Amino acid sequence: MLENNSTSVNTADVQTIDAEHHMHPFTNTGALNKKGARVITHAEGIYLWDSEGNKILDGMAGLWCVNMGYGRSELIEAANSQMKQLAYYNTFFQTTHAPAAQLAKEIASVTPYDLNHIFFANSGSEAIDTIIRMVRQYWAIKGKPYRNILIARENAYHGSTIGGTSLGGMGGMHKQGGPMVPNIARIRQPYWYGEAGDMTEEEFGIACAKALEDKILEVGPDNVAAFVGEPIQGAGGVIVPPANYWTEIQKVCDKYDILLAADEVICGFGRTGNWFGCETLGFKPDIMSMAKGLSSGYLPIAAVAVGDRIANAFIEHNEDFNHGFTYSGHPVAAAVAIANIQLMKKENIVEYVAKDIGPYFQKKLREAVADHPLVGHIEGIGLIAGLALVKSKDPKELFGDTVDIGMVCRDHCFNNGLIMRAVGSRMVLSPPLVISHAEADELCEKVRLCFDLTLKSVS
Ligand code: PXG
Repeated sequence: MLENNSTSVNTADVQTIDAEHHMHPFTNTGALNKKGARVITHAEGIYLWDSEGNKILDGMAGLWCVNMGYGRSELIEAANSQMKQLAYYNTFFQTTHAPAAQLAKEIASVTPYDLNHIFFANSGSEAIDTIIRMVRQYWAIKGKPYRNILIARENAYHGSTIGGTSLGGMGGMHKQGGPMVPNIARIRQPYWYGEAGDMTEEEFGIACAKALEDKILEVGPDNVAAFVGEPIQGAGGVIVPPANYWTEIQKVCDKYDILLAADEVICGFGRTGNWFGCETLGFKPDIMSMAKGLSSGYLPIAAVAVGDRIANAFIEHNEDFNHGFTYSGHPVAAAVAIANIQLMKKENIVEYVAKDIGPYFQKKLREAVADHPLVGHIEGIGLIAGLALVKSKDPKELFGDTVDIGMVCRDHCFNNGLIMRAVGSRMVLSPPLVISHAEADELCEKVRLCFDLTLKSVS
C-alpha cells in the first residue's frame, strides 16, 4: 500500500497506478497518462506540498473551496467525533438527526432575507439540479406547469451533471453527452471588458437586463420559471458584472413575476466580503445554491436555501417532493459544516474579507500587475479576482489561437510554486479567506514573476 500522508510518497508509483486506473475530471486522460499527474501529499494553511517536496501557494483554495485553509483542527475534530457518534443515517422517511437539523439552523443564521429553509445535497451540481426541479415543481404546485423554462447565461458554470451542464453556458460541455435537458434558454453574459464594445459599464448593465427581457418576451413570460445566475461568474473567468446589472435584472424578474435564483457555490461563504454574493452585488434571490465554502471543502456537502415564497408553497401543498440524495444532510459532513460556520463566525472572517484582507489583496494585486504589458484588465472584489491577458492593451488585442497564453502562464505558476487557474486567456485567483497580509504580498509577487516569465516566453 502507498503512503499518502507524507512527502515520502513515491511519485512514479502513484502516477503509474493513477494512469492505469484513475479517470480524471475535465481531463484528456490519454495525454495525462503519458505525462503523469502532479501528486499532492499534504497541506497546511494556504500551502500545499507535492511528492517532489515543492511547496505551493494555493491561490485557488483548492477549487474555490478551502476558505478556512488546510489543516484546521476544529473541522478535523468535528468529523472525528461525529463519525464515532453516528457515521450515517438518512433524512428520508420522516427521520432527522441533530447535525442536519443544526446545520440547517446554522445556515439560516447566515443567509440573507427570508432564505431560511434548507434542502441538502452533496455537490454544487446536485444543488443546481435541486433548484431546476424545485422551481419547476413550484410552478406546477401553483397550477402553471407550463412555466418551466429556466433562463441562464452564456459562459455560466452550474456544474456537470446533466442538469448543471444543460443550465450552464459552456459550449465545450454542451458538445458532449447530450442531448441536454430541454426548456433552458440563454442570454449574454455581463462581461463588460470583453463584450461591451463602446458601451459604458452602466449602459452595458442595462443592455444585459434588456437581453433578459427580450428573451422572456421571445419565449413568453408565462412560460418562464426562473432566471439563474452566479453573482460573479467564477469558472467563466471571474466576471464581475457592472454595478447596476443585478438591480436591473431583479427589476425584470419582478416585472414578469419570474423567480430569481442565485448560484452561490463560489461566491457564498465570505468570498466577496459578505456571507453571500447576492448581498455584495445587491439582489434578493428567491432561492440559492451553496457548496464548496459551506464545509471549506473538507467534506462534500451542498445546500439549497429556499425563501418563504417557494418553501411555503411546498409546505402548504399536501404532496411529497420526490427528490433527494442518499447523503442529503450526511451527519459527518453536516458536523464539519457546522464547525466551519462557527469557526468563520469566531474568527470574524467575513468582516476580515470585507474590511481588511479583501481590499488589501485587491490593491496589492493592482500594484503588482496593473502596469504589466500582459494585463488588459483586472476585476475582482474581496478574495476573488480575474485578470485578462492581452497581446496589446491599447488598442486592445487578444492573443489569437496560435498561443494559449493562459496555459503558458499557468505552467509558469506551477513551476514557481503558485496555483493560479487559467480560463482561456483569463487568469483567476481565489485564495483561502484566512490568507494573511504577508501571504497576500507573497501571492502578488509570485503573480508578477509568473507574468514576467510568461511575457518572456511569448516575446
Ligand atoms: N455552480 C457553480 C457556480 C460552480 O462554480 C458548481 C455549481 C458545481 O459544483 P460541484 O460541487 O458539482 O462541482 C460549481 C463548481 C473550475 C471549476 O475549474 C469550478 C467548479 C467545479 C470544478 C472546476 O473553475 N465549480
